[in-house]
Amino acid sequence: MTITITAFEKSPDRGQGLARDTRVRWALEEAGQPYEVRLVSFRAMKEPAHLAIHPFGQIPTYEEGDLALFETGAIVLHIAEHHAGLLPDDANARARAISWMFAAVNTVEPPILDLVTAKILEGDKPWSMERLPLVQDRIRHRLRQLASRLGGADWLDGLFSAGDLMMAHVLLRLRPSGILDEFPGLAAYVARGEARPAYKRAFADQLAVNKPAHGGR
Ligand SMILES: N[C@@H](CCC(=O)N[C@@H](CS)C(=O)NCC(=O)O)C(=O)O
Repeated sequence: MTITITAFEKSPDRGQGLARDTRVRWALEEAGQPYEVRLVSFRAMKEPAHLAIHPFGQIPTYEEGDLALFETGAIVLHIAEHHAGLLPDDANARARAISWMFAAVNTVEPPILDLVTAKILEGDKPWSMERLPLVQDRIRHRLRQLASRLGGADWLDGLFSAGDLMMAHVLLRLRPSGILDEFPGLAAYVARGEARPAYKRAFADQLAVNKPAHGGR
């Protein structure tokens, strides 16, 4: 059955891999599953056809036969549950890997998103400069905890899993802020994720869509 995902027709990051379709592409590459991509404009994302698949008018989505999914955590979990390579066989190890997936989107990503909100959406507010250090420190607090748990290990719990895939991609979105580099252990963790052949293929594919036209934009 053909798998079709959606992605930005033109990603605001111009192909740095920060848009969340990269997570789904990465999971599909790890699982060795071919897929098609339907590119959508910001306008099309808010129209009924897309809202029928994604109630919040966002990307990415995932369609396979009768199944339509949204939310990257759910999509990556679906892929990981149906194909080898992203979740351990042992039931307890599997449950722990899924905990890391939730931790990525529910505990680590929210303060990182706050930074985007503080800088971009609220950047012109008079209190914005005062708020920014608070938001940045909340991220640092989480990263300190995460770095302490990771310690000197390559991955969060044994072998690479969907938990690492989600966490590495969540952290990667922090790179432009410079905060990731304050945590060399986590920066190296993200780099290990990016060095995986599956990530490289996913990255190259999203870049091919978003590469600035010849001569730059
Ligand atoms: N929690 C959602 C977030 C999805 C999301 O925020 N997608 C962004 C792109 S990375 C988007 O579509 N932004 C455009 C918008 O919200 O209008 C997930 O993990 O799938």
